[in-house]
Amino acid sequence: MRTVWLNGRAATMAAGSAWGEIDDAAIVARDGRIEWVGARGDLGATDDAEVVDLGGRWVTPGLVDCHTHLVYGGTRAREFEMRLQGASYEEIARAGGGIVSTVRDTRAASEEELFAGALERARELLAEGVTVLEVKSGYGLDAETELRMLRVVRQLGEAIPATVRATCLAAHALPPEYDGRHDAYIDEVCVPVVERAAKLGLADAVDGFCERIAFDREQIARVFDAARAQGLPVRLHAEQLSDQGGTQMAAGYGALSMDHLEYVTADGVRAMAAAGSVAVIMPGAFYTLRETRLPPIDLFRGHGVPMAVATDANPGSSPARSLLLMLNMVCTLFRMTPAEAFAGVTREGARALGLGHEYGTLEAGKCADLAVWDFDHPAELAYWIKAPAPVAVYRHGSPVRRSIPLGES
Ligand code: DI6
Ligand code: FE
Repeated sequence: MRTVWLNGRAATMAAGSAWGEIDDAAIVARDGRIEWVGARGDLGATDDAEVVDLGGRWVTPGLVDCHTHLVYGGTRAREFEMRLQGASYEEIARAGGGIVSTVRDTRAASEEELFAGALERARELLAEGVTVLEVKSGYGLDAETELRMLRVVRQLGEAIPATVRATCLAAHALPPEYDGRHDAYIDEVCVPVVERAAKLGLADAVDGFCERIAFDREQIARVFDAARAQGLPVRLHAEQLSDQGGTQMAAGYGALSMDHLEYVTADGVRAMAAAGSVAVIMPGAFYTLRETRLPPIDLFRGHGVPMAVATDANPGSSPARSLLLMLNMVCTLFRMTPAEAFAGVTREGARALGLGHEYGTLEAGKCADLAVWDFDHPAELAYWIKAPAPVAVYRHGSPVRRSIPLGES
């Protein structure tokens, strides 16, 4: 099965230039993979192919949201009100609210209920052109509920036209039954959950939250040792609210990514560069928590650390329901360029998941995940305070949504 898209303007997002632009582009896919991309004038014979006329529209890679917590019970709208009255995120967490209140609601929810909520939120991202999505556990904090969350992530992958990656985040917060016993929680719950999730094929990666209100470097390192023993790559919520040196620790494990990073130091950035880790920039939490310390975008640029952009979609610190909105926020809040921001939700997002060879650019050999847009220039993706959704999305070469007819023959 061969398809050729013609008469489009491509932002391939291939490394080397801002947008990887090709005017009057042609894209050829066979059996779901891109076989050829280039200027239409250079296209060889395609007699047997189905032709899609893009009508002069822009075509980009499908989007990647590389960091979400879409599976959870309840909401935290009450906590939002408390924060508006002056309580800080850390104070609420210490008073038994915050993540732990979502843990109560998640433990009380059935697998079906968790799935229904996650499905609704995932569909909103899909409508924006997302074709690759990562989802974490971390609101169960006991073996049974952590594994239930990961099963829900796997079900999501079966139910929606997107590539869904599951990350085990048992080391997200301390559950009340382990009050004051962080080490015991790590050894009795996190390590065994990582081992079981790996054996059951329920996790593609392991994550942790290294922070004053969560776990220290040594504790997370024990979880990462378990991940490594199971052959799973690691990532880390690092230096979000304070500098804990988590970045340097995670670099020692060759972490795929470090995420948040508002408080990372120059040493931390050097460690990331040496480890080849991606910086995942998440303006949703920065904005929600009214943070003032900016992630050091210039340091990432200077050290050649790739920057991904993600929603961090979660009920507490980032109740974000739009990846497109994050593009505007990272530009306006952090002064990333529109092309850097969009590379963050395509090429670098895929890299943060260890999927850079399969997704994230329009290049021969990768999966044919495409989004088609009705704008004059791709900078509009970040310019609008939430850009309009794509008019068509293809996954592995097949249409998953089209809001306008494209001339197909
Ligand atoms: N950092 C975050 O921003 C989220 N998790 C984390 O480790 C917050 C999750 C929540 O507040 O529910
Ligand atoms: Fe997160």
